[in-house]
Amino acid sequence: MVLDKLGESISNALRKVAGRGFVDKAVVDEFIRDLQRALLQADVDVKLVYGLSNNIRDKVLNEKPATGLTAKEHMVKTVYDELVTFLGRETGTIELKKQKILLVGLYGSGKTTSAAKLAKFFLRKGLRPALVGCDTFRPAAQEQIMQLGNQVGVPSYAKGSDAAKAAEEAAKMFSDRDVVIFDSAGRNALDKELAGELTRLKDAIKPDEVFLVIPADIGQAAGKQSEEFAKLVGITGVIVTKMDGTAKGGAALSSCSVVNAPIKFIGVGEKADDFEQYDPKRFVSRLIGYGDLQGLVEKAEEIKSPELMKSAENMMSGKYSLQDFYEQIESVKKMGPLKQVMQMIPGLKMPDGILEVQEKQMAKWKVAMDSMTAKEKLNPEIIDASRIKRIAAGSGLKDDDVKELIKHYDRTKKMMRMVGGRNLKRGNFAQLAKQFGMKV
Ligand SMILES: Nc1nc2c(ncn2[C@@H]2O[C@H](COP(=O)(O)OP(=O)(O)O)[C@@H](O)[C@H]2O)c(=O)[nH]1
Ligand SMILES: [Mg+2]
Repeated sequence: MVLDKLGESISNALRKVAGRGFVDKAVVDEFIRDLQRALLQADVDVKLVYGLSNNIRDKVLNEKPATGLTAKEHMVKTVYDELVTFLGRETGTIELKKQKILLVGLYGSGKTTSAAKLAKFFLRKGLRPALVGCDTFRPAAQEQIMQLGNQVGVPSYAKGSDAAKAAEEAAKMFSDRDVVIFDSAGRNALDKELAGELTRLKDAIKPDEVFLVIPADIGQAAGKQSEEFAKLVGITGVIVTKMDGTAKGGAALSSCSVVNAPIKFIGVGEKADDFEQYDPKRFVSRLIGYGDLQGLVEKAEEIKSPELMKSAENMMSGKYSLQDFYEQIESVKKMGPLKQVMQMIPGLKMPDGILEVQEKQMAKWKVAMDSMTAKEKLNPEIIDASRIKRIAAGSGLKDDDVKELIKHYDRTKKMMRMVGGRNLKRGNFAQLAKQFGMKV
């Protein structure tokens, strides 16, 4: 996932804490040093890093743990809470109502791509979006937005050389659409020309939302840029793009929390589907190795796959049969790249390269499961040596392939059970601590 390295370093640092007998100043200081190193490597501003470290140190050492929490759990909870505040403060809610959204940002930040992604997002939510290209500055921009509109299947409009006029015409034309998304032109910097253009555009559109689009690889310039745009046109939300292409996204995510606008979405690739609603709680959970079951359920909902919903539900309730496993393999293709999907399944944090093998293996497993009876799939525990032989023969595979499948299923089920009942909000940090190898 995005910011893999940062997540790995923080999990390692927490695991180190888990190995210590008890939490004292030396342990906390060591953890803080590790955390600082990790954040600085992710390009987070030095001042922000010190602010965060001081908060964590202060709370871990001076606050009394909530009832029922051990000192170590208190430390994990504090780190989690502070990171959530740090990387976004609040969840950027998206209202599913009739509205006008204006996208602003510098050249190449990903505005036009994000406009199409946004349109697709609303489309999936059952609303009727439209795209308006107000970039009259770049020659190919109008064509680009029309093409993207075609691709995602929403009407689009881009005409003329006067951005504000085009916006007004489009607003009239799309008055019956639910969500009208206005894409604007960028420049290399927020110069006078762009400032004037955006102000006029905003006056013409009177948008309900103004989203600033910034690329994750912008580094520490993110803070200053967000402030400038916020001052000029007011910002109600931020879209951080290109989270897939950098290990340095920490700067963009943390600096955004400085201006008073939540991050609403992150872009994680060039395609219209590479777009996620941003929830700092979930993001941090994933970052430090806590599976994102919620994300899987949401995505399943969007794709409207009843089988997948059911299997996600089964996963959470601990009922997880080979049938569920089978349906997941089937549905995974509909959901997009396996890698993305797997990252959302708790306990399945996999090293690079392993997923390619996995994909081949899954194809084999599917064949094996096709040779199973419905009863075997629902009650895999009845699959004994003779059944394994029959299934292998029936599917043209080796006994070992079938055994491997059963082993994998057992492992997955165990992991599901471990994380299934957890709920961070309910304050069940014992589970979380266990993930880090702590004795609780
Ligand atoms: N990898 C990646 N590329 C992106 C993402 N968002 C946009 N891009 C690419 O960034 C480049 C500029 O995007 P564009 O939308 O034209 O930027 P604009 O000038 O702000 O409208 C294009 O090549 C996009 O494909 C993202 O989330 N991930
Ligand atoms: Mg553009």
